[in-house]
Amino acid sequence: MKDGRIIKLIGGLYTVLDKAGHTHERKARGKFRHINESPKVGDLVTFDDDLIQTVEERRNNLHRPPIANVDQALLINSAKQPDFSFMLLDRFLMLIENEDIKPIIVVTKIDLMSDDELNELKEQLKYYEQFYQVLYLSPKTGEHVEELNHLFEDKVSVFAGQTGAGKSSLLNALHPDFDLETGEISKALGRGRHTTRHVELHQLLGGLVADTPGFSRLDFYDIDIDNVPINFVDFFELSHQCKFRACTHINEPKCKVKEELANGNILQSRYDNYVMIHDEIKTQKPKY
Ligand SMILES: Nc1nc2c(ncn2[C@@H]2O[C@H](COP(=O)(O)OP(=O)(O)OP(=O)(O)O)[C@@H](O)[C@H]2O)c(=O)[nH]1
Ligand SMILES: [Mg+2]
Ligand SMILES: [Zn+2]
Repeated sequence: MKDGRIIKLIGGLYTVLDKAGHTHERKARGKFRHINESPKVGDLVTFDDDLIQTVEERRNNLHRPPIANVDQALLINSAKQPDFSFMLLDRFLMLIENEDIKPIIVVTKIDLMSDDELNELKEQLKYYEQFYQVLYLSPKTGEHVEELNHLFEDKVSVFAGQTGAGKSSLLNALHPDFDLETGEISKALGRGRHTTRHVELHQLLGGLVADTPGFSRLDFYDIDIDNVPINFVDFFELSHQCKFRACTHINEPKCKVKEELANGNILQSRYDNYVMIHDEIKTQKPKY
């Protein structure tokens, strides 16, 4: 029996990468299907000459994109085309924090912004730098792309972000041999369709990186309403200074978050997005 990590799944056939760096194509035992727990990309498995036999317990488990055991997510946001959106950023951060994955914020396509526009965006994003790493680059011109080089070693990373943000372009810029398909932005936006359609882990700079079709549906069905204030890590840090222990920072008196908002220490859009997301999760119908 050998062990390794699943890096690809196409048509029921898995590709497993072993420690020596060799790949093996295997199918999975039938029993996985019966208990509705098919192995997925990112899984640590044991396998013999025929089949994948066992799957190690997952540290985390994303459904869209389907991938397990992720260490960090690079949130790819374009400066323009599509326009930068704080709402989208806050939704992604929420989803990723909920899975206990470390987010890194990456702003791409900076070549499309004037210096003034970029400086204004950086000014606003400074708020996030208190809690997250924020990087600015352009896969097209190549500027600052090398700042990512040291981030991948010994880690499983995913590239996440809306369609057309430049995820595949950035991976190609980091490693031209990948030659991943990239989309025409006008088409991508018009049809709301993703150019990248399957999940695969690629070996990159000492680690494994997944290009993904984005988190195409940013819905919150898996999220428990009580986790929302926790997944906003900036608010969570302040919450022990709120009067009520389970403060949601919306209607409660003596709320430290609202106090800091009034003092100008919290980005207004961040708070507004929080309230909107909290509301959405509170009122959504359970899926079963
Ligand atoms: N001007 C400019 N265009 C870029 C840059 N990076 C990517 N693009 C363009 O943006 C479009 C979309 O890029 P993709 O890499 O396909 O985007 P993606 O995030 O992989 O999209 P999906 O696979 O659909 O989720 C392509 O036409 C790229 O050429 C950049 O830094 N500057
Ligand atoms: Mg892509
Ligand atoms: Zn509060």
